[in-house]
Parts: sequence; C-alpha cells; structure tokens
Amino acid sequence: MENKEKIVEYLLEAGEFEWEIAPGKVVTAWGFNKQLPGPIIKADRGDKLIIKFKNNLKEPTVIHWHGIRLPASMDGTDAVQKPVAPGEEFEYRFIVPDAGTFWYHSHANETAQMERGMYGALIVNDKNDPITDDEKVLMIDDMKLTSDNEFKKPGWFFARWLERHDGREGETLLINGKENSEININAGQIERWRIINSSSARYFLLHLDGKEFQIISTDGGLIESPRTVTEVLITPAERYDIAVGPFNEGEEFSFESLPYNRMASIKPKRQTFATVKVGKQKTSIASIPSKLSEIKPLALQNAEVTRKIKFSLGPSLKDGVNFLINNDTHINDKPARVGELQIWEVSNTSLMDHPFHLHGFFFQVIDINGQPPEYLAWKDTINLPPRSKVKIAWIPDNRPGTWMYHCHILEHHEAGMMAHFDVINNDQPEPENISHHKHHHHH
Ligand SMILES: [Cu+2]
Repeated sequence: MENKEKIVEYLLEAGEFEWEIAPGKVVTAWGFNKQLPGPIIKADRGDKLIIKFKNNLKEPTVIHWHGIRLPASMDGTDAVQKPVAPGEEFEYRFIVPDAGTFWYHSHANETAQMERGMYGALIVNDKNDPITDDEKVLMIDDMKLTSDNEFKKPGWFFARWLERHDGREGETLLINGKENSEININAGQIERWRIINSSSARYFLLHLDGKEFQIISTDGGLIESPRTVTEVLITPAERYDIAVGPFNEGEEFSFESLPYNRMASIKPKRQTFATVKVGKQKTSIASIPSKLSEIKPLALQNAEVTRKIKFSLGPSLKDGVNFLINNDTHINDKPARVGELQIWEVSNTSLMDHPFHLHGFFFQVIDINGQPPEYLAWKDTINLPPRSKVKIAWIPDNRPGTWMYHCHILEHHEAGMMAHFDVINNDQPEPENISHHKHHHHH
C-alpha cells in the first residue's frame, strides 16, 4: 500500500514450436513465446500486471493464473471469459496482492494443451523475503511420448480407460522442459528453489538423495518457520519453496522423486529428474530467519462445517469410469457469501488420491482425518488421500463472480471432477435450484 502501483507488462504468445528436450530429442510443443516452460513472469507484491496475450494455436485457449487472488473476470476459465480463438488477443490485467510462487497455464483442453507445454511460472517478490544467495524456479513435468517423440492419445478402450482413471504419466521426466538436466549451485551458498508441479498427474515426493533442506514457503507464500526435512510430497499444481545448502565443492546428487503410492495402476518408482552439481566455494550472504511470517488461524478444529463436498468415482457406460463431485459430473455448487467464513469438509470416498484445487482464494487446512496439519499454511491445492476427510477454512473477500474447484489431475478434471460456484455479495439473492441447472460443460 505504501508503494505507488507499478505496472509490469508482458507479451505472451501461444503457439506451436519445435522444442529440444534432450540432445536430438525434439518434440512438437505448444507453449508460450516458443519456450518450454513459458517465460518467468516477475513482479513485486502490489504491482499491476498487464499481460497482452495472443493465441497462435489452431484451437481456442484461456490462461489461468494459478494462486493469484485476482478478480473473477481475470481467472481465465471458460465460465468467466470467452476462450481466445485462434489468431485473437486478450489482455489480462490484475494486481498481484501476495508474494510467492505462482504459475500460469492453459485452462482449455488441458489434457492436450498442458501436456504439450502450455505453462510457466509467475514469481511475486517482496521486501520481507528471506535473503538467499540465489534462486531457481524448477518446474516439474513429464511427457508420454511414442518412439518417434510424438504425443499420442491412447487408441483402444482399455488404454483410454487407464489414462482416464490414472491420469497421464510419462517416462520422459522434465525439469524446466529438459530431460536429465543439471542444477548448479556453488559450495557454501544457500539458494531458494521454487518448485512447481506442472504435471498432469504425477505425485512428486521430492528427495535430494537424503540431504536435508528447509521448506520455507508453499502455495500462498511464506510459512511461519522453516521446516527441516529430507522429503516433501508435491502433488500436481502444488508449490513448495525450499532453502538448500550449503554443500561442499564437488558434491553431486540426485534431484529425485521417491516412490509414492497414489493407488493408481501405475507402479510407484524412485526416479531421478536432474543432477545437482556443486561448484566452487563462494561466500554467502544468505539469512533464513527462524520466523518467516505470521499466519493467524481462521478457525478452530471443531468449527462447524458449512459445506460438504464429496469426491468419488462412478461407472460410465461410454467411458468406463466417471469422476464425480457430490455424485455428479461437472457440477454447479451453491454460492458462498462475501465475508462469511467457509468451513468445507472435502471427503474422498474413492480408493485413490486427488489433489483438490480452489481457484482465486487461499484456504487453511484445519484437519485431515481429524488430525491437525503439522503447520499452518495458506494453500490453494491440497491432497485428498484415499478414503479421507479434509477440513478447510477460507473467507471469500470482496471478489464476487464465478469460481471453480476441481481435482488437479487433469484427466479427472476433464472426466467430471469439477465444480463451478459463485461468490456473491450480501445484497445478491441466492439463485434457486442451482443444482438442477447444469452449464459450462467441458466439450
Ligand atoms: Cu483426481
């Protein structure tokens, strides 16, 4: 507030281009400004972003600004804007009110568009950020490619069922659009690594070959105190910022994912995504304070539930399986009023994990199966383990309009596991019978 509003402009052009993910291994990607990931958008907290977007793809698209508390009209879903047709332009304008690690990605035909690379990072800095010697943005992804390095949708029924059921995971493992990449850090230094899971369905259990690191920030910014760990689960769309180092000159270790069983048909494996190489010794100016921020709890653990949401699986004659919210696909849920504390009990009665994502607002997890979380944090995406109940609290601030929540496994979202709901002002009457009017269907 004390600063004058600064305007930051970017030009983003979506299009098709050839992208080399490894020497000689070239894919036909779809992405922004012929880069995979798209350019890193950088701003300071409170800045106004103006993003002039042009769609050069052969199909319509929209851009969703994941984690940004922006007006509903800028959220980039087909409920709030007409998708940008091939050759057309759209200007996104919004203020970035929070510091942290965010990202942008296509919110149209995502199982194809995001698979091919329609994503990038959006970093919002703040003068209260801890001082580190350097920082890196690391976007995790995977691709499922044929032997000719082509993206191909499964043809026969069982393969289609499997991809719909499990979500797509591929054997080509990427960090910032590159296979087998190297992550370089100088000995003696501490860096901030902003890690974004931009994959369709992969559960990434981050591990640095057993070396300790500190979690300092997640979806909605800095947590209260650094947490020293050797692993952290990053589900699709989640962000974790970690402080790493200092290491010794010449050290080399894996940036890898430990096996995590999300109860899909895919066998969990330990997989290396990149190699960390420690270079020459350098002096450090880093300082990670023991108190990073203050987060006031929104509600007590026994707060009364104001809404129940159920994630489940159901049969489908056409596709074998549907992914349901409150026993239906692509639903419209009841509105939430500005200023009214929301206590949502999100249950998952299925036998597999689902990452729950709320658009436009941050929530706090109050409990998971009756247990409080290990620490307070602002989240926009949280994993729902099999047969679990996760209680979250959030308050709609004064940004009325149509919003969404959905599973961030893209294939599940497409198969029905999504809801629209309105945030309404106190003077707006509640619409009647909303559950009987279905619209905004995908495809
Ligand atoms: Cu899911």
